[in-house]
Amino acid sequence: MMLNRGKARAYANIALIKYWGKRDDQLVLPMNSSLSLTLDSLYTETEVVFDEKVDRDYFYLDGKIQDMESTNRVNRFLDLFRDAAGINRFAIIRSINYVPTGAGLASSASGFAALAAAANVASGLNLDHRELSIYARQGSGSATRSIYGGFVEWKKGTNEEDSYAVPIDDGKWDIGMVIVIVNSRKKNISSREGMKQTLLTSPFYNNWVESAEEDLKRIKIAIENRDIKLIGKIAEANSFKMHATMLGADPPLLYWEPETIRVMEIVYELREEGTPCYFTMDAGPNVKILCRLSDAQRIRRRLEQGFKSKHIIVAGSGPGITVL
Ligand code: 2P0
Repeated sequence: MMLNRGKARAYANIALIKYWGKRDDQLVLPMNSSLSLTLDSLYTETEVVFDEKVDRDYFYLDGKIQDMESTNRVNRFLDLFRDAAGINRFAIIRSINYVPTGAGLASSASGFAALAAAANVASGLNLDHRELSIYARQGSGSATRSIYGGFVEWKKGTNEEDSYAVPIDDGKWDIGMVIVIVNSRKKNISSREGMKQTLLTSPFYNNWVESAEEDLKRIKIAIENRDIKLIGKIAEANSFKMHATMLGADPPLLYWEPETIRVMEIVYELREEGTPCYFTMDAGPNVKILCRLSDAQRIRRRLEQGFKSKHIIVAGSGPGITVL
């Protein structure tokens, strides 16, 4: 009898070279290649059961049944597995998010990577990591990278078959992040809509794509040399360039809040005092600080002077998908 149940965990990733815009919305093919660090303390666990007794897909997130919009997105994604494996049963999907949903902490990355890994087991397809990253990509772009641990590149590729993730460095050295949750409310505008708006209307968009490809080449060399100062400098500048491009959109996309800038100022102060640390921001107000893991607790203590302890998360480099 075919195995019809699968459970997996996937970890969030934070992009150091950002993905912001698709050249194909349906296949989720990005305009530029991107690169991220997978984190160990933010993750999603998902179970998929293909069950002949249900008449549609049922999606539970953190124990709560989800609305049709979320369920339909999961349904379309699982169809990729059902079609490939010849399964005609619907599924019950139970997901627990150990990431504040919609807070700009890449919950869709760990979410769709965990879903892909669980569906891979439940469907009996047994796809390898490369194929799985191609599947995960079609759920959410950033999920492509969460298939692997450490530093991961998502190659933009030339077609739907060669746009996938590649592990660059296992990250098993003195590197980590301190995340400051400035606001964990769900954002008003999704990344999906925000990137479309930016691509269509920002006059800076083409320059962003060119510049991101250059940054990617440079950061890969810096990672190879474990040069944290150069990695951080490139990542911080890349994040600023993405936000500048967003600000050029019509209507403009401003994700920062006053406290976002306050964190940036603290990072500048720490750097002046000799601690190498660098920030990066995504489609939300939260700030992720790249640093040596051995400096992370000291950075946390400094941040605790202005922010609540429960809003500060320290993370090391995390692993790839894990079947449970
Ligand atoms: C990234 N972000 O590279 C960039 C930087 C946010 C800012 O990937 O439409 O949820 O599902 O492919 O992956 C967020 O976008 O978007 C994202 P879809 P996704 O991490």
